[in-house]
Amino acid sequence: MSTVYLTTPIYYVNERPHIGHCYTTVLTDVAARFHRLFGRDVFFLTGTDEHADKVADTAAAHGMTAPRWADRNAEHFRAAFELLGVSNDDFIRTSQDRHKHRVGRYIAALQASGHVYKGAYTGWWDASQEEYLTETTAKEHGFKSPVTGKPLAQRTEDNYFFRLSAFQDRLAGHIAANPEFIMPEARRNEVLGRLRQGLTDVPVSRSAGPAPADGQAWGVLMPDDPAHKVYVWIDALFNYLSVIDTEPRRRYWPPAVHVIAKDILWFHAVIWPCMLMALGEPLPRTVYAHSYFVRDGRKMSKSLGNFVDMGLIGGYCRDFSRDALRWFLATQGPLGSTDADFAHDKFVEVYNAELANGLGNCAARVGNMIEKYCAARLPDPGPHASGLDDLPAYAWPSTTAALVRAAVAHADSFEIDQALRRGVDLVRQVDGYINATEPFKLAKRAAAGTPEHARLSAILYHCAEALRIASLLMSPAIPDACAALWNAWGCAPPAGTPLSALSQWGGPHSLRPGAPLHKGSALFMRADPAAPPPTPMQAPADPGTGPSAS
Ligand code: ME8
Repeated sequence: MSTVYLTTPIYYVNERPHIGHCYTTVLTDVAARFHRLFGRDVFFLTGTDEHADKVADTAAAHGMTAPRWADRNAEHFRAAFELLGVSNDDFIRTSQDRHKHRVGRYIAALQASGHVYKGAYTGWWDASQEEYLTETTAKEHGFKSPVTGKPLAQRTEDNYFFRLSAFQDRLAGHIAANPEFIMPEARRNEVLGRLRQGLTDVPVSRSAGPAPADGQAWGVLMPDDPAHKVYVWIDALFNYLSVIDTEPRRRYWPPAVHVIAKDILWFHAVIWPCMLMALGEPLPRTVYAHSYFVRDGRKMSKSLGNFVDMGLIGGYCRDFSRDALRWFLATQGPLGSTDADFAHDKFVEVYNAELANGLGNCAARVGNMIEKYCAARLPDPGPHASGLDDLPAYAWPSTTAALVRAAVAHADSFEIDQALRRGVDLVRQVDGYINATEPFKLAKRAAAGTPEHARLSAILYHCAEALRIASLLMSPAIPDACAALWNAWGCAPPAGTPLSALSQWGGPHSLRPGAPLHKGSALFMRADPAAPPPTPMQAPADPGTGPSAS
């Protein structure tokens, strides 16, 4: 069975999760669910990046130790992803021993092979991003952080360096030979442009500073040199390998897709693959860097105070369902190279068009008619199982097979929104078919045994079977609603059965004529576009601060 390893960035625990973190994680979750549906052996990883100085600083500002602060916020990330139904197979925290031990080993191996060496470094330090910028980049941005606009500081440090410069040609060759290595194309061109300026060696350590009062360094110390610790970015990148570097999991390497946003492209598309080359590891197939969610047309930032936070996200989940939020993120998010807006009007428009009036309404119409005209049993299509002879435009076996093939191809190219839209296309076809055939009119003159009755039975069978296949294609984004539909229609796919078998028209997993089929409750209630946006849920309490905490 083919393996698919998918990752999200690991998120800084200095702050709580927001819509950006939820977007990347839900998007990757939808991809993971697609691959599972295709019958592949998937490993899906997310987690938290904990050893940043800004984590220690924020903890101190709150009068807390870094580990306690990290525990608290890592729990908020875990809870957020649980709320959104994220199906990750593991959750890595870089403060865990299993990770720290292996980071030490990777660095020691790079030292032994001469790829890491000791030297002095002078550069422009961007404290807000925890990264050094070159003289050229610093100058270009007026010696201010290109991300946050905060002033840069010139710093000189004794450091360990990674011989990044030695990999320039190999990396350029790899990018040229593998167009899918950096996606989307705009991001690939960006990396190629910067690569042409030449690669210089990069520091992989920082001064460890004085030992904290508890004697526990916050970070991973350099092997045999406790005055230095591994630079948080290097420590963090290794998470993708450390989690998999155990016997039963090794089969997942290399990653299929590292999903990230454009802010952290250089680390993932340049520094990380070169470190992997130095370690002799095969490279990830794709680094996919999506764009940003903005809010009502403006960048989300702390200073503007306009982050879509977990309170509001919880409000959407409560008022519309978590499937509805997942659908919006996965189909309207900043996939590709343009930013996307999180706007309430748009949310309601998409929700009504594709979920409430789309799959939800169509399933209710079909379920209703089968209850009413066929005594809640799926009718037998008789000789018309594949379609009606006088309506060749609706050739269901080939129509559904083509949409399934297209969805698989899109998901394989990480066009997650397009993959989901093939399900919407199929729902629209069913709506069109109902309008063209008017089964509700036919029912009035369809006494048992008449040709009208045979026609009505065939039409309703086609509608139900096509909707079953549409729901399979939409299920990676809306698993709860699809499970409810399958439950009402008695067609829950057996675990582990691949889509190729499940989606076969008239195949072993098709709806069985004569089987009970219930309308079930509405999958998505229509939303009033004039109603105000959800009120935020109360922010979740910090773990360990509730009334039962001692
Ligand atoms: O960079 N729109 O962590 P981080 C879409 N720890 N996605 C967004 C977003 C937005 N407005 N804002 C954030 C770090 N993201 C490092 C990563 S990986 C080895 C180490 C998402 O907490 C997006 O995925 O700052 C982005 O790359 C990530 O959060 C940055 O999260």
